[in-house]
Amino acid sequence: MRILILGGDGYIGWPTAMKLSAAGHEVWVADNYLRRRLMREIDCDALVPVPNLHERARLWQAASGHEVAVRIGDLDAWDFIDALFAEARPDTIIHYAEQPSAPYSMIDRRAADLTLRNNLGVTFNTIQAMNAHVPGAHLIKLGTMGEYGTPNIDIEEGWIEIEHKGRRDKFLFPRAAGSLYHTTKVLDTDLLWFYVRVWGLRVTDLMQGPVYGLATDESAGDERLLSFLNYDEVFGTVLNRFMVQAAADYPLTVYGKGGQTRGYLHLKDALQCVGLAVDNPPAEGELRVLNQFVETFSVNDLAERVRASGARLGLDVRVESLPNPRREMEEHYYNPVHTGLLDLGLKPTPLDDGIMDEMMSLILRYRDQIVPERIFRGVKWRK
Ligand code: USQ
Repeated sequence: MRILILGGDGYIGWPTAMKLSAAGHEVWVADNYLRRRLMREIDCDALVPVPNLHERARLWQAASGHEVAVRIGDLDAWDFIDALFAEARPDTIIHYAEQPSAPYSMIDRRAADLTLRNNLGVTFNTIQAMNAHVPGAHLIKLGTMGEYGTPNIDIEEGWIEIEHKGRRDKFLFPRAAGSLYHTTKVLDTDLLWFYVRVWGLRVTDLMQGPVYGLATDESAGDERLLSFLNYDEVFGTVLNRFMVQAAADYPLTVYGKGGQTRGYLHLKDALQCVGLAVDNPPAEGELRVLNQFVETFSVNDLAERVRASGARLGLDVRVESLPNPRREMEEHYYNPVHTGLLDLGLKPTPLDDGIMDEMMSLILRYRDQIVPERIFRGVKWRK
């Protein structure tokens, strides 16, 4: 299959490119280095150095014999994406090309504006380019579990049947996002659903929870193939951050009561899920929604696991409760359905001691690179 990965330089984008090319697919990646540019602007960096995308493709070809085609450009610019789709003519498109950080989207008006325009603009252009060049292709779009928020009822897998005044119909599950970034994902879903209805596109929308981890099967043997390990407040997800904080002897930054519960998954499982979506496309005219996570944890659960892993590796990990810079429920009900990917064959990787200690050991080897000033900046949701 010919697969075009939009946002192929990102935390999940590059590992996906290696995984799918190792599986025998012809893989193309496109990116404009937005994440790298924003990281430079706000003074943060990945813990392990990451070569540029052309260099990564050369390293991967030397290691595996598989070629990944690289195109650098802005997918929000119609001329670039139009030419890209005309050239690549993909069977499957994986769309990761968004500003991925909730805190970034809440920094100020400019950051919010960039997030809104980039995320919606790229999704809109992707739909248009797909319809113009490959209307029968399968679009896999990365959404987020954060689209649903934390309602006081079970979260269904995308859709809910509602009975109202004696009549029934099926609707998208109600959404209540917790940041502007998460709201752009809600708007993406609405755009996709509209064009699925009117143009009969074939779309999978993956509602993914926070991802942790760094090493994948394909990066084994060459650490230059590892993805971004961000530990700063803006681009780092919580478990990756806590592990780096533990390694730096920096108290774990639990926001508020720490009862905030989300559905988490290892980077390896994120790749497995996307691979399953590639291999099992929905019908034309279907918007399939899959809830993509493996286990739910509260922030306090994660802090305790990091403390325990640190203790096994000789670290004395301290945990601190900070006033929550975000606006979110700190104690709440959380029970999302997540059977769709298991039914497609997902073999979950549980967050056990082995996974924790392996990741902590990798981070400890790079502990000299940690810049503690980059860990916390306190981006507030409400000014
Ligand atoms: N948290 C802390 N301390 C920290 C960092 C985070 O207590 O130092 C808390 C947050 O307040 C939140 C939870 O941990 O309640 C998760 O935060 P996060 O930064 O790991 O995740 P989030 O901002 O929600 O965003 C991440 C990814 C985003 C993805 C989302 C999935 O950056 O791209 O969409 O996870 S989800 O959370 O399911 O919406």
